[in-house]
Amino acid sequence: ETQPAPAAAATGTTRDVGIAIIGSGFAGLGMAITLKRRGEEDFVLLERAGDVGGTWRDNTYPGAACDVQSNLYSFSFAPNPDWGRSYSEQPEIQAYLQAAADRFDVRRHCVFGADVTSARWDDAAQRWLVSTAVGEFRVRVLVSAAGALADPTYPDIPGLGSFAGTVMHTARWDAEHDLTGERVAVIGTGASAIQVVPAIQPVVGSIAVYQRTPSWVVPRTDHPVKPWMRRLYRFEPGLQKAIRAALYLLREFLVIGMAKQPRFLRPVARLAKAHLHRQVRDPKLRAALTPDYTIGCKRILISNDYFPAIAAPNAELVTAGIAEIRPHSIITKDGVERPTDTIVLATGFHVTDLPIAGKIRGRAGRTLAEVWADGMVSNRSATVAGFPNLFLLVGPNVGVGHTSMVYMIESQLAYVDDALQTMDAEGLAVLETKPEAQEAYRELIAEKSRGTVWLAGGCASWYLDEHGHNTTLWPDFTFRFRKLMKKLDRENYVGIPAGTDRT
Ligand code: N01
Repeated sequence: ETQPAPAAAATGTTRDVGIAIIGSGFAGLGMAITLKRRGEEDFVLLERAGDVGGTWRDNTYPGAACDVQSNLYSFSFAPNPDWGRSYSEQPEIQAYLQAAADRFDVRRHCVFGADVTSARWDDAAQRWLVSTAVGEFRVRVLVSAAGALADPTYPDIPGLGSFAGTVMHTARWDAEHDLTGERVAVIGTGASAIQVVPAIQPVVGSIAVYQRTPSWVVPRTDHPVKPWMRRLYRFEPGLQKAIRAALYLLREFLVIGMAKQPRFLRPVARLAKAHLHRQVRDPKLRAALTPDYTIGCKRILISNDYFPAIAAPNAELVTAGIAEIRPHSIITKDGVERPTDTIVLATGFHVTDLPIAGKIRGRAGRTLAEVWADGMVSNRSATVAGFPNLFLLVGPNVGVGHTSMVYMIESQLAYVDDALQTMDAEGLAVLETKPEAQEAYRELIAEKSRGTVWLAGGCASWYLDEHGHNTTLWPDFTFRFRKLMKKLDRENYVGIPAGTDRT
């Protein structure tokens, strides 16, 4: 029997709900829609912000866009014939997610402002007790879709706290702040930096880009979708599906190079070098922008305007490391001091040390972060021994650098939904993965990662944890992930039927 979910905040009370989903980005929203589509209503979506959207709601920096084509970077069950560009910009993706929430009537399950402060498994009650900023929830199943690109990393640079000007992380952009004519410093040269730099360079007085490691950059083939094409998509949805499939296969082909045979990536490296050569005339600057690690080791970036922005007269690429930040300047290790009005931190996210892991406490009273002290482990990227009735979306080894995360998320949704339906069908109060299944999955990931460019490419990246293990990426073809996630591997789980005496 299902109960209508509490849509309003639950201050001061404990609400009993079947399922709580943490986060309303692509993963959390996708989970909610999956439940709705099969008639499950007994769930809440706990969202710390005031709207759905996750990382696409939060990353509003100028130039924010997706580097996977919109036709592929969308839910298969919610195609959008109205995409305006081949690669969508942040506002369009955020609007797509908002529309999906409306279309599938998810909003009445959302509890906004519900920052999860802790989630504790109560073994006697066989429930998760979830504390949020707006009240407590007692739930049978907890789905964490808190995201891997959710919590910004602030670098540990001496004096950063003493800076008197403005400091903005790309993921916490202040749209009110006017950069016109300012002396701006951008720290970092990853995917966020290469988008924000060309977007702000024309308006700022001067821009200094502090580069620790250069990125490989290939040309971007973005263009507006022609109106006749949009009409055709609406008239013939099959066409959009076919384009989606073609894009998927093309991108999947890339993984042969990355995961299997790095030599296949040589043509991509040549393309990136030619791109740099065409766009930057100054040989010294070109040399400073040339990576010394194998292409693909870090995420390959796509941009037509990053190099020209760096080569502009008001821009400077700073390769000397930062020694110290003072109230009005940045000092590099070569002793140069650059007066600075605003610092833009394009320094990434807590990916291998997910903050949510420190808040979820399992059966033995230990947090996920404690259990993961030597690196994130899971069974099927979704469950962890000692954490019954907990499912992780976009947790360990789900990330992909070459294709759409939405494809991976949908694969996970099938798995988690099958687990939930199995619990219902078998009348299980508790479902918990066996430690040996977790160990086998860890070995599978290690085996598939061996010899890949992510491990052997000679770079440090957020793909690897502090022990050098790949705990974030799925290291194989994504259709293999989908196959593995098609059904719950029931034999790898212990199930406790409802009504079993726990004493
Ligand atoms: O973050 P990053 P991001 N001192 O971690 C540097 C997705 N995304 O926000 O390489 C100096 O990649 C760091 O230097 P190094 C995408 O999945 C997608 O750019 O560690 N520098 C690096 O240059 C992406 O992978 C899109 O040496 C410091 C940068 O900061 C993920 O988000 C757009 C430093 C961080 O790069 C994260 O991308 C945007 C320090 N103390 C994001 N600490 C698209 O789809 C860090 N750095 C297009």
